[in-house]
Amino acid sequence: MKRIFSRILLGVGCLSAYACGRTVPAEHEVAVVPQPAAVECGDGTFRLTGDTPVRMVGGAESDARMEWVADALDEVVEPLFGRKLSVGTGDASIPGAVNIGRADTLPQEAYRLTVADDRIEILAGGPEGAFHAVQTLRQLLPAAAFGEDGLRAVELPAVGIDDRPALAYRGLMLDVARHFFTVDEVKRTLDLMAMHKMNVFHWHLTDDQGWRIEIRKYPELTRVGSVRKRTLIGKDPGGEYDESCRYDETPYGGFYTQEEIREVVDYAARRFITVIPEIEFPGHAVAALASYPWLSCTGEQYEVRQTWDIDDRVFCPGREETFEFIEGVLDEVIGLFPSKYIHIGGDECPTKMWEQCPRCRARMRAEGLTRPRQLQGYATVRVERFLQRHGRELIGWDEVLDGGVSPTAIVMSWRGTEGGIRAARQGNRVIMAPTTYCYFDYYQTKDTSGEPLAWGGYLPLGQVYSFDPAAGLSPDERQFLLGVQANLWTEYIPDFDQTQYMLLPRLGALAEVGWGTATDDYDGFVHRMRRLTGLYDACGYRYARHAFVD
Ligand code: TNX
Repeated sequence: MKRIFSRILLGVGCLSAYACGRTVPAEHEVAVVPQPAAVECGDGTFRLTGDTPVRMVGGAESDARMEWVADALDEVVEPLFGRKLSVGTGDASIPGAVNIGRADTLPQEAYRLTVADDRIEILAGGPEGAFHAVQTLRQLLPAAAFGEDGLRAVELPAVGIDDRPALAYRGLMLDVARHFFTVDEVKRTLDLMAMHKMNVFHWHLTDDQGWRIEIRKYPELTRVGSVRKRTLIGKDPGGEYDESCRYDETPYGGFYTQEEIREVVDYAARRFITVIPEIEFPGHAVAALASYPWLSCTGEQYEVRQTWDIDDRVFCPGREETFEFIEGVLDEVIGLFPSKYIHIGGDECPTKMWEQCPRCRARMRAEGLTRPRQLQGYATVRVERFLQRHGRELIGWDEVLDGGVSPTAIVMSWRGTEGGIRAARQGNRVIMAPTTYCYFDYYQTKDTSGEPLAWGGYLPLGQVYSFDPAAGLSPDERQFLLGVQANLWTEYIPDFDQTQYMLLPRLGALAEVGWGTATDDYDGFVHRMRRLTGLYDACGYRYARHAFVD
């Protein structure tokens, strides 16, 4: 699909990823990531100064969210000139200004950015498109200006850019359960996403090793469930925990208050990023069970898990209390997150406990279920109905397919793309996030000796770039493909420095996949990406410098 998309749009204007095939000074090169759908180079430059006015024109001024676009422009300009641009409104664009307007014929996220020698024009379908245009503008700044302050003026190359994403959902998942990241660090992750024109932040808030969201109805979730007594040091041996395992003997915890959650959701909204919360159900539940033992099949008192890997101890779908609990949790979650999608996990849920549980067996008989796995289907469908009654839709990891899933659920395909393909064939909507292209917790290099400990696997930059999420889907099935997502599981990512290192520059490649402009010109991509690292450096982001050569 992406190949077709880029062919249509790249037909307009110049094709080169570099400087439109012309000889221009390096600082005026048009090198943008993700590569815009169409780039047409003009003559001359626009001189941007601290006195350049910003004009909201042609209806843009009546959209309150356009203010966030002006804020974004300030974030770019203020560090350069030491002051904000003055924003005005008017009917028509004026020379010398950055004019921002709406074009009703364009989709919300699409934009046309024109830099001419006498003005800059941004025409967008909606404020999200105008926001993307500002991100593009930022990358048109001469590299020498990145990180400079006290400048009098910068020259931007004349160019016409037409851009729109191929895929509506361009996500990043951050696991804050295995390791916790502060509100500030989450905000910086959102900044990174905005820079790469990614628009969905999937927040993995609960897991065996920690419950990270305040739920007022169930205070033990954070009092007990947010702290583990200690953490395994080094690589998890996968179930074999004996005397050779070493622990740090230090309690580890953290959670977000509801106020903090609202703050993050608002920060994301201003960057046109939707936040999708994930509450794991029915597996990856040990932190919840440690908080409320009556949620498990045996009612035993557990501790929050101190190792990684998969745990047999899961929610008991035989008990009614389990559903009361999850609905109570989701009630508050729905109140905090305006997203129409809510992720309920569903991955890696062993049925071992259920097989021995009289309540689960009774539930199976009552519901006419023949396989324990179908209990997961039963539980998922019940939760989905609850979400639907509240006007929300369910996303689950592809295991939800195994227990039987309703046609309205959205499937996130991680064990390869097969689950996603199967789901699309049966009419479920799909987000592709397969380990083979999207697992940013994997190593970026073949030789791992100089690398920080990682999950394993090998996912170099070029592999991410080569991802075609529509492969294997017929043109009819492609309508069910919502988009793509990078997943950052954090068992082996203890701090935010390493988070950035694992994300960058691979996020650039996935952004290009999501915008549908990843082509066979990998060298061109690397060239553009290298320029973007100038901006990373200016922002103080950590990234894998050697990712380009491996
Ligand atoms: C599988 S992907 C998991 C996570 C782990 C990850 C490590 C998925 C839905 N579940 O619980 O952290 O592998 O790569």
